[in-house]
Amino acid sequence: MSTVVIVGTQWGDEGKGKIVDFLTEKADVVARYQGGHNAGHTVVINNEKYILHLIPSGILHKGKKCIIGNGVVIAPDALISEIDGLKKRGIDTDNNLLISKNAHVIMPYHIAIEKENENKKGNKKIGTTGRGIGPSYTDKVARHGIRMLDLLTPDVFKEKLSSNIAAINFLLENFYKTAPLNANAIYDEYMQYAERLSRYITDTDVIINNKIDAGKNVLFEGAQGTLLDIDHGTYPFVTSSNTIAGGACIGLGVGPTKINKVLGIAKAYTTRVGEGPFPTELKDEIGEEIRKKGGEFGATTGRPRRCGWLDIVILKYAMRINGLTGIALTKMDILDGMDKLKICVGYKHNGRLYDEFPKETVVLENCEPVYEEVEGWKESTIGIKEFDKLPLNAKKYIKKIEEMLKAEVQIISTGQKRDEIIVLK
Ligand code: 2SA
Ligand code: GDP
Ligand code: MG
Repeated sequence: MSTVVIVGTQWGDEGKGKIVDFLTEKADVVARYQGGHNAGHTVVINNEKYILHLIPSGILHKGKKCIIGNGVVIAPDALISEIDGLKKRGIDTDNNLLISKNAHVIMPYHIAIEKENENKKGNKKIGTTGRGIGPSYTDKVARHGIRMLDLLTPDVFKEKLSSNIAAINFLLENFYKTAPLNANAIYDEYMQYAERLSRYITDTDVIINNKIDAGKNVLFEGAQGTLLDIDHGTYPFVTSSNTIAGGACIGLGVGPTKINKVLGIAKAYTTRVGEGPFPTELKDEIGEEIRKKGGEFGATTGRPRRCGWLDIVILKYAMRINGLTGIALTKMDILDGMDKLKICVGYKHNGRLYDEFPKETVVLENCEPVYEEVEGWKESTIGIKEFDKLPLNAKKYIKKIEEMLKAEVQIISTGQKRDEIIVLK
């Protein structure tokens, strides 16, 4: 297996958690490289459901090192409740979790600012998860962010916090016309978090590189998806980090020469949660049926996800931007029983045909998808473990995707549970 980046090829929620959990059996280390507790990665083992937000999905296997890299933004309270929640269910984090010293901290003012920004934008809002992700990355880039290591030196933390709070309170009071925040209360709160988390904070770049050099198997767990990438996604309707495979290098301090494979996770249809363009969105009863059958509700916020047909234009883009070496196709079973399926192969806009993903929001918002219609299948695919046992039209659907993308589908997921999977390579 060596080193493999697991990356979402659409707008997130492709089933990365399930695939990471499945592949963890053969891994030694699982590492998150970006995002924060906006992520919701679901793993179902037998009938037990776990939703991971900040901790890598590998934690559910005993004895695997789980790293939260420098590229992640960490809300300490959310992390502590995730640790406690796992402990209650008998999962050990104490010996396996490692947090980068350089990871940035989400502060209460990030959440306050995000709320005000979204409110001010009105119908132009991004539709964020409200977790303070954007403002935390903003502070990082503006070079006044607070990092995990700052929590370990109270004087440094106090100084940074005071200076940040002074600026933030000026904004809150004069621009947003809301109540200021209390620096002392935040200091006390965060010092308690520091006490709980200090044992995990370390030089994760050294650890992960040593593991790679020792020939260990490492999984890099992406959060969100390619089209939510800050540089390559449907800007401004994106998250604030580099979700694509390249983000794994930056978000963990691993050189590109050390990455062996990039597995793109693609849902058999498309979903998106939050605002922004979505060419193949189905605003009809088919979209509703997919949402219901697929349980398409935010794993973090519970928001209904928008649903639509599979979009090859997007997947081709994801192939290129991530340098995918293979595809894991998930949620095939959700399409069971549908008469016809549509696959988007291009977009039409103002008399022009786009077969490459357009950068312009106006094109994405107003284009008409060009579809190829294929026959569906009536039989159930739930829990099928061998490719040959799939219904004929399901096999044809997968083959078509492979032909269109010139890519190999290496894994097919046929249900929520860990063992509902077909492994082809
Ligand atoms: P943010 O909060 O700043 O990252 O929001 C910016 C955009 O990124 C989207 N986003 C997501 N999209 C899909 N899944 C995500 N995780 C949760 C899940 C989402 C949930 O697993 O279902 O529970 O609502 C995720 N996180 C961020 C977000 O919707 C905005 O469009
Ligand atoms: P992630 O963010 O990419 O990890 O995906 P989420 O956990 O947010 O959403 C994917 C949802 O689909 C979760 O509820 C998974 O349990 C579920 N899921 C994953 N693969 C399959 C599959 O093949 N079939 C079905 N029915 N559900 C799946
Ligand atoms: Mg998710």
